[in-house]
Amino acid sequence: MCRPIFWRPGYDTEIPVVRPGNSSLYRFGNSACKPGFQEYHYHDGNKTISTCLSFGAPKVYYWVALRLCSEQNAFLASAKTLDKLALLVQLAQGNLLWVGLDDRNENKVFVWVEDGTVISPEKMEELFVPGEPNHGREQDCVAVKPPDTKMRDVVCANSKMFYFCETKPGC
Ligand SMILES: [Ca+2]
Repeated sequence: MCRPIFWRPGYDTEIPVVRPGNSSLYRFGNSACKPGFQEYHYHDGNKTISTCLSFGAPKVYYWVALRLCSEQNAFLASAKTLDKLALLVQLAQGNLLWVGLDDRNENKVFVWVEDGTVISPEKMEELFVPGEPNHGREQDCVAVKPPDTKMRDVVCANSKMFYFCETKPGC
């Protein structure tokens, strides 16, 4: 799927978007990924998955990252497995990083931006820092805050962060 199926009007428009000048590392290559996106591989169980990522800079609020990815017919990158999460964390090089997962629609129901599916309790246990998500006040968005290598819920517009836009090969 090339872009979220559950996109709804206004989802990415809660604050005015100031478009960064050069919003991604722009790379051309001969991979199956479209211009601006780099092909990466990660593991999901025994399977090797190929995906396309574009580093998003400068740092922005969550909503802005959603919108900038959507405008590229991509989605704010998922981290549905430990291996994928480790890949994103490695690529982010110690910086604050948004993950495409939030409970903005329904409190305590975290939904992947990629496909609108709800994260399972087992995956929450696996992918979040122990004790997280703690559903602190207005912590509706999900990020990795180094030196953590796992996720936590955070306020969507307290900190600006880097992000990755993701799409599938061939999209
Ligand atoms: Ca939290």
